[in-house]
Amino acid sequence: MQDKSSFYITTPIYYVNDIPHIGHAYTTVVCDTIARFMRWRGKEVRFLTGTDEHGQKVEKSAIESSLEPQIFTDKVSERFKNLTNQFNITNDDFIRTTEERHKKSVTSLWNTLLKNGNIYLDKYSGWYSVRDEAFYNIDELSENNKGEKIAPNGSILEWIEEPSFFFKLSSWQEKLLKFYKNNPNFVSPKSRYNEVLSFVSNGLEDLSISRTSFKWGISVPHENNHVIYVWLDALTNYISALEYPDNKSQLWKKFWPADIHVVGKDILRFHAVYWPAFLMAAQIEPPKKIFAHGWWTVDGEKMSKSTGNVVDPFKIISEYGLDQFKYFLLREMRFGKDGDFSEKSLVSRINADLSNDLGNLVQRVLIFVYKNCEGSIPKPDKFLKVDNLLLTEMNQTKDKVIKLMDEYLLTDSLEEIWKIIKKCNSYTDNQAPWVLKKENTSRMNTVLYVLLTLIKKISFLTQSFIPDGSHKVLNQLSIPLEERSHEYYDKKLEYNTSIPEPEAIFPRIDKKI
Ligand code: ME8
Repeated sequence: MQDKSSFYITTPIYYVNDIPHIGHAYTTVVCDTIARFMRWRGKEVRFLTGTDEHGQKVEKSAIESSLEPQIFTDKVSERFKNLTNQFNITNDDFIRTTEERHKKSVTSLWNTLLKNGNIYLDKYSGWYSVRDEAFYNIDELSENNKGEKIAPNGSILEWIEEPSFFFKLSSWQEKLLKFYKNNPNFVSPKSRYNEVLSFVSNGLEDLSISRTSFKWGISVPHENNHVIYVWLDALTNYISALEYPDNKSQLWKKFWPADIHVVGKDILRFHAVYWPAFLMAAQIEPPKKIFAHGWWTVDGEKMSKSTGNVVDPFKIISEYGLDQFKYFLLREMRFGKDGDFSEKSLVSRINADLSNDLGNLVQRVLIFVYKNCEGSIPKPDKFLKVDNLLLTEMNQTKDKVIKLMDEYLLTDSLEEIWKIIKKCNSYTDNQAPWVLKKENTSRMNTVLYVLLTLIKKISFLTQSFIPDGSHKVLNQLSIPLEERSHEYYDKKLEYNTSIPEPEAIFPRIDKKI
């Protein structure tokens, strides 16, 4: 990983007309976890999220709601702000594409692309999906059973014909291919990198970047009947939030290029092809990585409003808890692969991993210490080999997790942490402090001290994934708030420190599904 002390991470900006669902919650939670982990490591993090508020799709929704688009977007963007609040997301900024700061940046980027000879005026005729806000080539089309033209993802297409400005994407093909070759980690996972490579190798057509048949967008400078294509507008959010084009801005100097744009696989092409091409054309360095994660289905089905199976993240956290849902999201779907949500698998993850493994370890050790060591951390005697082995393994786990997180492998990191949690449970069973209590209290104290040390170290690692539960455990160990970052990982627990009466962290869910 780069040694650079700053770190910039972004979510996609979500279409404001939608209601936040499990997919939006997932991407935002992934970014939040990475941001928290990088802060924990001591980096200066900038974490951006926001809403995509222009374009034909949003204009249509505003008309359906009988509201002026600006009034409509002011109202509905609150739903996504609410997602960040209710999910305790640690974003540093929330950008809306209807804000002046954003419009200023988009206009400036347009002018630069124009000045550099990358934009020309022509006429567009072809197929367009309002749902995806995307143009499709003739070879990508098929028909549904109603005879409508559809895109590969099933969205319905309409024929449009209008004057349009074009971006000379075709002239960036070779430069993009060279860029991918020189930056083999630009797109993750590898399968997505190969997908991008093959798309670009097959040839690129110039891209229509303005529309004239509706009004809701940022006007093309000096061409008021054209609005800038919503994707050129939206992608620019990543730099408008850093005050582009003010290259003297501290934010810009510190945080661009972004370390990672996390996106769903549905919008990979926009981020891995169009975005670096726009940036290179404006002589701006492309981001370091695009991570395209997989897709959530629900009970094995595609999630859709018409099926009525859209998962409401607010309802889930009020019923099952925030950490519980976050853990499920990060653990159940391997980052980069597809995953399936069902209430049954959510409950079984909570019970098996959080209650049985982690909760049980913390609970039985803390209650035992509280009752048998006068409510304070016991003084250890000499460590035995078995103790040292487990403590060494714990430290190796920490090193592994840091390495995995440098590659954004969140699920693998959780798996590593859970391996050591299971070993701590076996150690507890084998050392049986409840037996030692009768036979050898000094050994009992040592075993408990080792276990408390392990629980502290585990909680240090779980903090970024399940912050609330981890902080509760660290409170129960009386670890001061300001001593929970990476550099205190090895600090020894002070014996005789009193601990509060333990409380349950992750209670079992006894719901039959
Ligand atoms: O595409 N599974 O916004 P959007 C996993 N405004 N992730 C999902 C998902 C699912 N079933 N459904 C949605 C846009 N997502 C543009 C982005 S960025 C410059 C502009 C997540 O509201 C996933 O991150 O349609 C996906 O890429 C994003 O929501 C799409 O959000």
